[in-house]
Order: sequence, then structure tokens, then C-alpha cells
Amino acid sequence: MSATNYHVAVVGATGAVGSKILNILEERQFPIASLKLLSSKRSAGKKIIFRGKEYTVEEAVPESFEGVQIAFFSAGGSVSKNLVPEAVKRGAIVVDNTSAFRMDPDTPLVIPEVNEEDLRHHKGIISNPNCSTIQMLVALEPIRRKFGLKRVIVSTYQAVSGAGLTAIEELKQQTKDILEGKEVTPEILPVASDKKHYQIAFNAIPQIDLFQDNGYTFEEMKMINETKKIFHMPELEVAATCVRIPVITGHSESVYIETEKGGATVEEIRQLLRDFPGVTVVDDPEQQLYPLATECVDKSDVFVGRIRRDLNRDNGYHLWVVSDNLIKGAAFNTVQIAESLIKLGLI
Ligand code: NAP
Ligand code: 12T
Repeated sequence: MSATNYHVAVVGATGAVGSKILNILEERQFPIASLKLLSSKRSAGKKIIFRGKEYTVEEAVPESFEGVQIAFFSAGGSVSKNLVPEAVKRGAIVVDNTSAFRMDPDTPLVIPEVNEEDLRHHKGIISNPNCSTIQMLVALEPIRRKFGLKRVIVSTYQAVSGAGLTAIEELKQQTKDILEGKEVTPEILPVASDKKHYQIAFNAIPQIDLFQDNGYTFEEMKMINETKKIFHMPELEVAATCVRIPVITGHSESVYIETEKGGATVEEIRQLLRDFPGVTVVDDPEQQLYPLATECVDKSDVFVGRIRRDLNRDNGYHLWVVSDNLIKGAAFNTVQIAESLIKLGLI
């Protein structure tokens, strides 16, 4: 435990990510002197128990951040755009879970196992990368360090919990209604604010977040741009296709990579991954063992399996990468960033 305790605020404390942040702060005995739980007006007044003590949720307003030293934000991009500057102005260091500041050159975008040192250049805001980016980069970093990286092609199979509590509810209710032979009216997925909505139950939707002018979705462009930024490799070739599937928790990814240096055996890659913090290798075809979304729920590691060499080139590898999107993909990485700031004496 650190000698100092901090005045902490959690913005979006009633949400899918915020509630996990609270669990993780509790489990890891984060050094908290005082805690503010913030949300929209809708949840103001709600009671939440933290470390055996009852807290009342308050509406997040600029004045909420008076005296706050560390603020964790996961209440959506527009909330962060409005309130993060207010928190910073009042002296808080913000760890932001939204995409609002991720590509800002002044904002470190950090996965502690990969680029913890980037925290040294922060100006009050640190961004937590996108969930799909985080798990992919934790799996690729040990390979990149030893063999270099030329190219990444990823297809994702993403859980609905990434889109919040209302999306989880939509999947559950739709599944039940369809099995009972009822009509369904999709309202949330793929993107609540977009023009059209599609059934997610018994389906696969190739759209996560809004379309960009180049034909990619924003989720795909986040994976592409964030990967280049975190690896400090603007020249890296990255392609992504992001798909929503009817799973509640756990994103799965089929990742194809080409390394600079070819010739590594599959066993060498497995060993590199086993030795890397935050990675668990589950890869035994003979025993039919590979990572599964159902097995990663509530775990903080990134699980890697199905490691195999491409049949046509000796620097090509295929991997199957699975992690709990709300834990390493969001809440755990966010808390780890704050722990790193403390460890490095940056707060
Ligand atoms: P969620 O379950 O829908 O929860 C949203 C939270 O934000 C709730 O606590 C909600 O409070 C609060 N909120 C909404 N509008 C607000 C406002 N105007 N002012 C203050 N608080 C407000 O969503 P979630 O899944 O937790 O995700 C929240 C955000 O985190 C996302 O929008 C995304 O930007 C980010 N996120 C990041 C990752 C990642 O990849 N790292 C993954 C998932 C989510 P009420 O209870 O009052 O509605
Ligand atoms: N729309 O933090 O819908 O950029 O799964 C993460 C997940 C945005 C983000 C999702 C999203 C983010 C989703």
C-alpha cells in the first residue's frame, strides 16, 4: 500500500464500466482518502456500497471536481469532452475511458505492460485505449519486442457489454422474445444514435460505432490509429473488421501478423507469450484447448491460443486473442494506469 491516500472521483459510476472500476478499486485496495460517485441526473440519489460504506451518487457538474486528485471517467465521449477539462482545471489527473482525447498528441494512450513510460509526458489527462486495441496489443507486444512487426490484420467478435448496460438488456430481452415467438423491435444496437437498428440475438452485425467517410467504422479506425500510437509505429500496416456478436462479455479476436524477422517456431511464440505479464496461453490442440469468452469473464488476463504459422510465409502467424472487455479492456487497465502514475511518482 502506498503511503498517500487520494481524493478520487468515478464518473459513470452506475454504468457497466464504472461499476467494474469500483470493484477493482476495492479488490486492489487502491489508496483512497475520499470517493465521489458521479453520474447523470437520472441516477443521482442512488446508493452504492463501497468497502462496506454507503455512498450517494451525485450528478456530475464542474464543481464536483473541487479537491479531487484522481478522476476516472467512463460516461461517454461527450461527457468527457465537457467535464474532463473542468476536472483538470481544478487540479485533478484524469484517466479517461472514452475516445475523446485518445488521439490528442498531448495525451498519453497507455497500456501499462506495453508503454507505461509514456505516462511521464502527461498534461493532466491519460487515455485508456479501446477495449479491442488493449487485448490485441498485450498479446502482440512480446512478439513485437523480439521479432518486430510489419503488418496486423484483425477481425473481432465483440460482446454487447462493450456498448453498455442497455445493450446487455437488449440482447437478453430479444433472445427471450424470439424464443417465445414474439416480434422484436431493435432500438440500441449496433449504435443507439444511428439511423437503423438491427437484431443482435442469433446474429452477427459488422458495425461497431459510426461509419467514417472512408468506409471503415469508428471502432475499426480506433483499433488502427491507437495501435500505431501506442506502439510508436506510424508506419505499421493495420487493418481491422469489427463485428458485434450475441455474447454478453468477452471480446474474441482473430489476429494475423507478419513479423520483421521470420522463422520463429510456434513453441517459441508460445513461450514469449507465457513469459509476458498479463498473458495466459491456452493453446493445446491435442487437448482441444483454446481461449473461450465464457472462460475469461471476470479475469484480468488476456488469453491467447490457436497460435499457428501461416502456411504461405515464414513471418506470418495467426492468433486467437480473448479477454474480458470490461476488465482488461476497460476498468482494470484504467486502475492500472492510476497505479502506474503513483508508482512512477507522477501524481
Ligand atoms: P453504460 O453502462 O451505458 O453507463 C453509462 C454511465 O455514464 C452511467 O453511469 C451513466 O449514468 C453515465 N452518464 C450518462 N450520461 C451522463 C452525463 N450526462 N453526465 C454524467 N454521467 C453520465 O455505459 P458503459 O459501458 O459503462 O460505458 C461508458 C463509456 O465508457 C462509453 O460511452 C465509452 O466511452 C467508454 N467505454 C470504453 C471502453 C473501452 O474500450 N475502454 C469500453 C466500454 C466503454 P446514469 O446511470 O445516470 O445514466
Ligand atoms: N462504441 O471506448 O460499442 O471507444 O463496444 C468502446 C466500446 C466505444 C470506446 C462498443 C464503443 C468504445 C464500444
